[in-house]
Amino acid sequence: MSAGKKKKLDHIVEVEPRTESPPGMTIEIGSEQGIQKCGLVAIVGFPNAGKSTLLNALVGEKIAATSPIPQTTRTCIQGIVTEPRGQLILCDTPGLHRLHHAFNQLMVMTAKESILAADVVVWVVGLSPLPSKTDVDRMKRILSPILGDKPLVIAATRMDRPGGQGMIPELLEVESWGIPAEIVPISGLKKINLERLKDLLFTLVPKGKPFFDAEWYTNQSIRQLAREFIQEKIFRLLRDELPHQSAVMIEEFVEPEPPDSITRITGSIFVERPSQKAIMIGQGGDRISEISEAARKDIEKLIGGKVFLRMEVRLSPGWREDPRKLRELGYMPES
Ligand SMILES: Nc1nc2c(ncn2[C@@H]2O[C@H](COP(=O)(O)OP(=O)(O)OP(=O)(O)O)[C@@H](O)[C@H]2O)c(=O)[nH]1
Ligand SMILES: [Mg+2]
Repeated sequence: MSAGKKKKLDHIVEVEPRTESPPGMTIEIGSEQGIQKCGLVAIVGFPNAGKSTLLNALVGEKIAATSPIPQTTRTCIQGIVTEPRGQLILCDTPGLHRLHHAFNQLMVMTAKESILAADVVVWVVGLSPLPSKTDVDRMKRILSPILGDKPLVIAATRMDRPGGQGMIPELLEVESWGIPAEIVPISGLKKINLERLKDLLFTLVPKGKPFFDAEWYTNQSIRQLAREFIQEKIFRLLRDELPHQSAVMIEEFVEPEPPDSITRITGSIFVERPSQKAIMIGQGGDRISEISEAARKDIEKLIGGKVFLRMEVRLSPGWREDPRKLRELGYMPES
């Protein structure tokens, strides 16, 4: 089942994709007129920088999980922004982090592949706290060999935070990298300066007709979004390493058939050890109920109907190193 189809949003204007503009119709795109733009934009950065918050804000819909815990995003999630001037296909990526497990390697590979595939790269940097010099140097080492001549935009986010306002860190020193970059201070959370960022992205992406129909806002299926929302609740409601050691799988997704009006979803949460299973379930099932209830509300909002969500906690020792399990979970491509 496809998710991305929309309920109309105010800011999304219908365009006829892949057709010529009617004669005489003028479309504003920066300084160019009458030409549509369409391109792939990779949103990259270190874990917890604010990438997924930015994606959701630009698209105007919740599609990517966000949480204060690093490494919340595990796959590339596309969000689509369509306007009369064209289409931005935005790809939220896992944070670039050190490689502990096969699973982490897959996450980082996904992010790097998104950079390689993109027309424009947005590096999201939190202004508060500022990145360390070491982090900036690390990003330079990651980006320099794979960026090529792609335009780089630095979205300096969290400008809503005290001390963040107007602070463009000298630390970044992008000029000295030999990579031309534009810096745009923004707040994904408070939606500050996002129009400026979008203007810049529409200027930088190549000319082209929209790839997706105007009513699409993501490439994710409802099943995938349901999983994303459940995983988000685990990140938000549990602490320490447990969120990283868990993985969600949707086992069954049954759309309602009249007169039934309830979507029925069955899912599993895999953990690595029996002690983790006990924590995930909680006293008398408190914790798993809390996770399911919060996720159910998000899924109901998404589909605009009632949902019955049943979650089971199961053991899968070493899933982060097991190619078969990683494939089954959809984190590793079928070979
Ligand atoms: N104050 C403030 N907080 C923000 C802003 N953007 C993101 N945050 C918060 O920062 C935390 C991390 O945000 P995410 O969007 O999940 O970060 P991410 O870069 O996607 O993280 P990973 O997926 O783990 O790599 C969340 O608690 C957000 O609410 C912002 O503009 N201002
Ligand atoms: Mg994220």
